[in-house]
Amino acid sequence: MSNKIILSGMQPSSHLTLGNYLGALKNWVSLQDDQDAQSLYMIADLHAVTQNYDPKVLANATREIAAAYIAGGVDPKRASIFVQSQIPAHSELMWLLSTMSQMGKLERMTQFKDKAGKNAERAGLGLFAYPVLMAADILVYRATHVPVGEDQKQHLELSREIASTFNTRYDAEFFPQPEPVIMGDATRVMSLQDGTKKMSKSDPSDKSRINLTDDADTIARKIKKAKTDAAPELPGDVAGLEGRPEIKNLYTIYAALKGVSMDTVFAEFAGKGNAALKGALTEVAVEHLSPITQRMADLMADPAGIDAILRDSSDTAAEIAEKTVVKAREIMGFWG
Ligand code: AQP
Repeated sequence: MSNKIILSGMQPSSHLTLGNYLGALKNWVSLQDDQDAQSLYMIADLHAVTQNYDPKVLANATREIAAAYIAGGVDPKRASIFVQSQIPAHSELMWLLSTMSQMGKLERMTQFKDKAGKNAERAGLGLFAYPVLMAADILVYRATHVPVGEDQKQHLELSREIASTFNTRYDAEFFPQPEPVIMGDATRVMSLQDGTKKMSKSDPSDKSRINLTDDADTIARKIKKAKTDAAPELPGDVAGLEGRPEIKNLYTIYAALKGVSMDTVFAEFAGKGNAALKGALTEVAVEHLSPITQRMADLMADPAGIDAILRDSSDTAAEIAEKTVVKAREIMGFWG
């Protein structure tokens, strides 16, 4: 058994965005070189049904996320790629953990507040309980490291608390404390239309994001239309980014895609106009993303091939999850 168990996932709620890629997927790829780690990457379809969705497209959206993982560089031979709903242990552990998850804490989750909006009374129980399922997703593998973007930090904190509650209540050192791994240069990519709002795959405006399925022309058009501000010159230092969230976001994306430091970005654009930044960003985005988009399209052209990869790659995950839930039941005193 490896010393480190790495677990993460994405919801097939729509096409993956540049935010999902820079905040999570790109980091998974660098982590898979760690010989001491067992990597597990799920397609979180049970989470995707917590909000309105189209049952006719869910299965294909699930395949598309698998294609994005592989095209982005996750190697199904080195990491287990699997579909969450295919492993019933997630849902069972969620139920067990829900008995030790406090309503008050769930009510404080910002993602629930954002997604439920003004209609919290009408929100589904699944949306409310989402963080408990996420805790089960992590703890069912007794994962030690969870590479995510910054937006998932609060959920991860709750997973840590639930793990501690279980261990204390049953006097068992069973679940490790999962560590959030928030790494890379773009831990929170913002909307192209509002630099104060997270780039999100379910944002109603497609102009707000770059999708991993966008072709070069679409990327160019979205960057050209990205919101900027009226200042005539681009800043040359951190202080100059103050009050300019859209420019900060474009600088951050540029640095992350090009693999350079923010100082290099400041030196390159100081005193220039927005058009220079947008032109250079388009070039680097197309160069970096086009091979991924192409590879995804190739994989998606063979759905049976993706299904075969998912089936072959999920055995390791299923085995670990089943063992954990059997042990959790035993610790909790169930018959059998
Ligand atoms: N804008 C972002 N910047 C950096 N990281 C991000 N992530 C999401 N958006 C950004 C990271 O991507 C992973 C997958 O997230 P998810 O599919 O579980 O859902 P999410 O966090 O709620 O992301 P979205 O794109 O906003 O999805 P929807 O719109 O469906 O809710 C996570 O590691 C997340 O941190």
